Amino acid sequence: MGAAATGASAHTQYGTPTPLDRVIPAPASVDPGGAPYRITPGTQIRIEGPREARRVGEYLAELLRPATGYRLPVTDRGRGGIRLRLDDGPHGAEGYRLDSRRSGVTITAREPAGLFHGVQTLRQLLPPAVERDSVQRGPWLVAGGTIEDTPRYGWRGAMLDVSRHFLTVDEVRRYIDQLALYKINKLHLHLSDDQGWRIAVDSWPRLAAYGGSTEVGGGPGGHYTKAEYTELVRYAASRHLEVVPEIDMPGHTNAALASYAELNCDGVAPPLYTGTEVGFSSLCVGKEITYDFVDDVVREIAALTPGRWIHIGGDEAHSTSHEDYVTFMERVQPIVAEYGKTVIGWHQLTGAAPAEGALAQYWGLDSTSPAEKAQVAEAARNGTGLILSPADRIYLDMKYDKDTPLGLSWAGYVEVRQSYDWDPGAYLPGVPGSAVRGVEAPLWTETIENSEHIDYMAFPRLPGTAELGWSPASTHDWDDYRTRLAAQGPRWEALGIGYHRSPQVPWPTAGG
Ligand code: TNX
Repeated sequence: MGAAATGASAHTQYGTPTPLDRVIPAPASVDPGGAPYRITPGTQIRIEGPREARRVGEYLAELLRPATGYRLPVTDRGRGGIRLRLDDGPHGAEGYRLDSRRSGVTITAREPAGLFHGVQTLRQLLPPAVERDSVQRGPWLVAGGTIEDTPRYGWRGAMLDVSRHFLTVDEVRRYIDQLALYKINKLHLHLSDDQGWRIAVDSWPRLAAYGGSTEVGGGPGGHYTKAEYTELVRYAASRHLEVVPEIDMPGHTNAALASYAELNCDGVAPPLYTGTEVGFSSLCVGKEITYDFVDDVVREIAALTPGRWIHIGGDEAHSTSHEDYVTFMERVQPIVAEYGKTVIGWHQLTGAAPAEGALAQYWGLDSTSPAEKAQVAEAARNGTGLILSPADRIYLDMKYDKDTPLGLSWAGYVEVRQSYDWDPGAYLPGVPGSAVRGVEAPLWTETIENSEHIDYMAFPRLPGTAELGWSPASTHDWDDYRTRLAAQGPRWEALGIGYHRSPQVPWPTAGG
């Protein structure tokens, strides 16, 4: 009861600025004090830095203009106001410092990404009404003091399965904007699976044209043209997210096998598939054309990918023998390297020989066998980096509880505390801390069809993954977290995000 009252009042009391430590992810260090800064009709956004810094300033102005109704010009002249500054200080590739006092707010970073993350902090320090798209009553106060902030992990990901149900460019852009608010920096797109191939490949045009023509439940599916995909990559980059494309192989390939008979060992194309079983399809490991196919696909995807990574799947290859799986991975990983990219695979890749520099994405459960965990740990000790996506913790497609209208439950129910309350650094026994590169929250879409569904499954769990990835372990505290999370509810309402009102979180009462 007491917690509910605190959670609500911090944000909603008229004229009381949000305390500096009330944001998600929790900042690394906070030193509150001094008079607040007030954004007024005369506020300017001042840029000290190159064009990328100016872009962050324009982004901030676009965020603030609708609700404040102020002009908020972006300029490189004058003093005071909101200042975005690049310098060669100690903030690393993504960190920043935010300094707030009566005369102005200054965000300082070494890289534009740090300025961008600092802007997300500033945004959360303003009242939730700032997210609305029509003019709202202020005052627009930012509490006084200093935040020094830098992420725990460089990999803070979210995965979207656009294969089981196709999601439009607009739907993906909406998710990107939501991810940016919590400093997520990787968008992993699961672009192919049994139910659909979602990216145009010029050298194998039937993959998208035919293999992308349906989805779970038999709907029309869809795919991204290269121009659309490039727009997604660009949009993500404008929010400082890197797109990590996944082509899942050798299993999860029915859409490809249905599109080209010659990819099948028996030369017969299976029908398109619109169900939700897994593990029944496999590329033909013994046929040379399989590697021509992989080479063409990887080459074309690599050409669309400014980032370093290509995800080759490798999970649930239940219709591929172990020997074939190892052979396949031995042939395919060098192809990724040949096109200048580095391999990521689901953690089953550790059952083969992960390439130099490869990352394995762990999606097991607490109850996964000790032998399987030990195999992953051994690979980690031998230099394979890990991304942690434990299914019974951060799979966003798991139901919250038995009444959740969407989602699956094979990994159990995953309520908010379950998804937040664990430590990635100490999660898998025998894994050196340095092998853990970060966390990623996957959203599989067997039951998810649109943005409304995404909103409901991602909120309020996604911010927990973001905090595990960003905040130092020393800030980890469920009671404090759930109070901060509660204060995000009105912000989601202002953004039109329909979230799950978890009974574990002391949400402010309406209008409170
Ligand atoms: C397991 S996680 C899968 C996916 C399913 C998901 C549903 C993983 C690497 N494979 O094929 O969509 O469970 O939760």
